[in-house]
Amino acid sequence: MAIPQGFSYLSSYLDEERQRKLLGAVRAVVAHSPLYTPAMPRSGKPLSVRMTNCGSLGWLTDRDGGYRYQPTHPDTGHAWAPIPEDLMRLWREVAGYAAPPEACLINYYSGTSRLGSHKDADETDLSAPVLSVSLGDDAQFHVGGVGRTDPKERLILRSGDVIVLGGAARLAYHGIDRIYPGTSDLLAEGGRFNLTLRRVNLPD
Ligand code: MD6
Ligand code: FE
Repeated sequence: MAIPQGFSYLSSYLDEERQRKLLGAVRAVVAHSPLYTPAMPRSGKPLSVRMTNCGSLGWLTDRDGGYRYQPTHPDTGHAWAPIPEDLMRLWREVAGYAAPPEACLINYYSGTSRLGSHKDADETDLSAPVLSVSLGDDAQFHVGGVGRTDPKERLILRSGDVIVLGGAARLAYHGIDRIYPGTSDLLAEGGRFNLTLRRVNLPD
């Protein structure tokens, strides 16, 4: 088993009621900060997922600015909405990290979206875990080691599942190979939201 220590998979962590409540909060965030199509640095190639954020900082990527955190939406210029209380509670329950998260990246996958293998390494505070929540259709997730070509394990993420990338797994490569349309009724429009909570800066 190649996955470094510090990876945890909390299957069905959120019951249906918590998923529905959280989805309502995500809808409100998206109404304030619309989903936009991110693009790869330099090439400008669009990603197949759409993104938005909540929190004091949001992660984004575009052709000219590359990967970064910033306090405002790239299209509207408005500050991101605060992180919903349900997500702050989830962080307190599972992160094992005293300081609160500063950023929550929201990815929306349509039936054909995927997310290439990457590591989340744009944060200054790499001692905090990244916590991920899945809502909606099932997705095939892969996670490997800290080297791009390390062997990978694959698992199906379902609505309500929570993943933690902490410790030695904090810089493990991971991604989404595909989603399975029509496997969840949670989103009326179909597809999948993934929420990732991050601490960006070192606490004072
Ligand atoms: C996804 N997740 O599940 C993509 N990143 O759609 C991630 O990229 C991710 O699941 C950091 C930590 C956990 C994750
Ligand atoms: Fe990631």
